[in-house]
Amino acid sequence: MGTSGREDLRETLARATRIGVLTGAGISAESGVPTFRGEDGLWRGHPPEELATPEAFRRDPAFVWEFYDWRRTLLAGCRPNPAHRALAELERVKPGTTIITQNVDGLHQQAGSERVIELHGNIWRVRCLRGCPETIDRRAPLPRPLPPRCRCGALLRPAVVWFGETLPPRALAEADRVARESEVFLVIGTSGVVEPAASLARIAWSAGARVVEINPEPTPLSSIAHDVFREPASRVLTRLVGGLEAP
Ligand code: BV8
Repeated sequence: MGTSGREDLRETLARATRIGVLTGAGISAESGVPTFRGEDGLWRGHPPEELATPEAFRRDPAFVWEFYDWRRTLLAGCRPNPAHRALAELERVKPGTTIITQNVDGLHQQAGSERVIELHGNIWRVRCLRGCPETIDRRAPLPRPLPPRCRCGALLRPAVVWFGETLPPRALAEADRVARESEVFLVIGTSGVVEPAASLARIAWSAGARVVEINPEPTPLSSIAHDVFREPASRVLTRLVGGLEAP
């Protein structure tokens, strides 16, 4: 039994078949990706309203495009870290594992995770402001000048969810189902302030999941966590996942 008198978490994980994982920018921090609200925070000096809202894009689309292009340049040199790889391994030995990510960097998929729900979209894709169906992969060079335009003539925009925009309904519904059905719900590297993503942890908790927070800092979700690891994600996940066998 763990110090909390509860069954050792590794034993619970070994027995679990349905594992939900909510990740935030902190899981990519060890890949060199800046977080949003930390010391190296992307938002520092640039409040989110100035950058990640439809109003900001309407006001100055070129400025917002420059910001996302700058982030993509940063990301281009970043690779999945041991935390991403441990979650991909967890899915390999526990096929009922689903990652719900707030991140837009695509690093979970690069690490080999397949069951990934992107709540806030993906920075590598752009889409037409007017709603033309196809999304374009941003790694392919887009016509200059910024901001580029769709074939229909409307502006192209990052295919991410900005503040004030609703999340993709199917992704949110799927994430809600995962939260309700999980036996274990890992909350990794998120400050737990952005909604409705943060409340998925509360939903999992109220549905009876064992909630585990992995974050060097406390967050508003710490109070509902049954297990808390105040350490970097890669160290904890390598330890937790290492040695788990496929059922
Ligand atoms: C919506 C994409 C309907 C773009 C992002 C209910 C209550 C209060 C407010 C609201 C609410 N409902 C809606 C809102 C408004 C708003 C909101 O939540 N505001 C907050 C800030 C108060 N939400 C919305 O607008 C959402 N839309 O709900 O639509 C609606 C609309 C209007 C009004 C009502 C309802 C849309 C939210 C999506 C916004 N888009 N990103 C882009 O990336 O540019 S959010 C952005 O924040 C990122 O996606 C990011 O993932 C997300 C959350 O941040 P974190 O991932 O947690 O990152 P952060 O830096 O904050 O924290 C990092 C953590 O990692 C830290 O805790 C740190 O300690 C830890 N860490 C560091 N190193 C490590 C580590 N952990 C582990 N290991 C390490 N090594």
